[in-house]
Amino acid sequence: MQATLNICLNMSMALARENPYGIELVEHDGFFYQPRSLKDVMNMKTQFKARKDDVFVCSGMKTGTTWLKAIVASIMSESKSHVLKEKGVHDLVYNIERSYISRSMPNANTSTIIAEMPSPRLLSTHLPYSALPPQITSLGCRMIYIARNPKDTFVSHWKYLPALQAVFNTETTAPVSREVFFDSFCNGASLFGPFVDHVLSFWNPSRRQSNILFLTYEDMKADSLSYVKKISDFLGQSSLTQEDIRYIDSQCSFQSLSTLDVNKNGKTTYKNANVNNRSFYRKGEVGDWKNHFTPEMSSRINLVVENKFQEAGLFLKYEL
Ligand code: PAP
Repeated sequence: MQATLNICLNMSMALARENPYGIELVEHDGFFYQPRSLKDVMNMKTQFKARKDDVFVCSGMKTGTTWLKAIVASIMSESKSHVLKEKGVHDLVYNIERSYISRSMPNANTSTIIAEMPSPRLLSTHLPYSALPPQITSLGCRMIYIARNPKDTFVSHWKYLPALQAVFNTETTAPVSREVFFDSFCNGASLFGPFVDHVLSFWNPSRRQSNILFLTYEDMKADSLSYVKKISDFLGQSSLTQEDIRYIDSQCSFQSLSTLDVNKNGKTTYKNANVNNRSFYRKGEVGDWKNHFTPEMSSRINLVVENKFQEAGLFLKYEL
C-alpha cells in the first residue's frame, strides 16, 4: 500500500510545476493541489475514520468558509456564539486535509487531535467531493457546501495570495500579476480547482442526497437570518429559539467577526503560525469584482462557467 502511494506521489510530483499562479501546483484526478498537501490528502484519504455524526463545512477556496464555520460552530456550541471570542474559527472547525497543526509544531498531528475529538465533530475540507475519504460519503455524514460567484472568489483569492504563499512557505516571493493569476484561474489551475468542477462535484450529489446542503454566499448575504435557521434545522438543532438564531446571525456577521480581538490580533494555529486571523476578513461583500474586473475578464469567466453550470441545472443568483 505504502509503495503504491509513493509511486503515485512520485508520478504526481513529476507533473508538478512552478505555476504562474505563484505557488507550485500538481494535478491529481482532475484537481490541483500544492504538492506537499497532496501527500497529506492521499494519506488522509486512506487513514481518516469518519463518524456518522461528523459535520463537514465544504468549500472551494475563498467562497465563505470562515463565515460558514462561524455559523456552524455557534449553532453547535452550547454557549452559542461565545466560542467565537476565544478562538479563530479555523481553530474551532478543523480542516481534515492538513496533517499537522503548524510547521513550528510538527508533532501536533491534526489526525490525532481529530481522532480524539468528542462527537459530533465539526470539521472542514477544501477537497472536491471525489477526493473525500470514502467513509465520509458511505456513512452519509452531513456536509454543508458553500459556493460563491467565481468573480468575487477570484478577487478574494488574488488578494489572499501573499498569505497563501506564506502558508506554503513557497520559494516564490515575486508578486503575481492579476492578469497572469486570472489566466491560470480561468484555465482551472488554482488550488483545489478547477473552481467550476469543484462546485459541480458537490452540486450534483446534493441534488439527490439529503445529507448535503448546498448554499451560496450571495443567497446567504441576501438573507443571512433565514440561512442560519436553515443550517440549524439541517444540523438537527430545531430547538434553537428565534432569539438564538438572531443572536448567532448577528455574531457571525462580517462586521462582528472581523472586529473581535481574536480575529484582529490572533493567529490561526492549525494552519501555520504565520497566518493572521485578520487575513480571512477582507471586505465580505457581494460584487467587489466590479472594482477589479475589465469587461474582457468578466466575459471570459462567463464563458467558463455559464454553460457548465446551466447544463448541470445550477442557476446561481449573481450577476454574470
Ligand atoms: P479560505 O478559503 O481561506 O478559508 P474563505 O473564508 O472561504 O477563505 O473566504 C474568505 C472570504 O470570506 C473573504 O472575502 P473577500 O476577500 O471578498 O472579502 C472574507 O472577507 C469573507 N468573509 C469572512 N467572514 C465573513 C462573514 N462573516 N460574512 C461575509 N463574508 C465573510
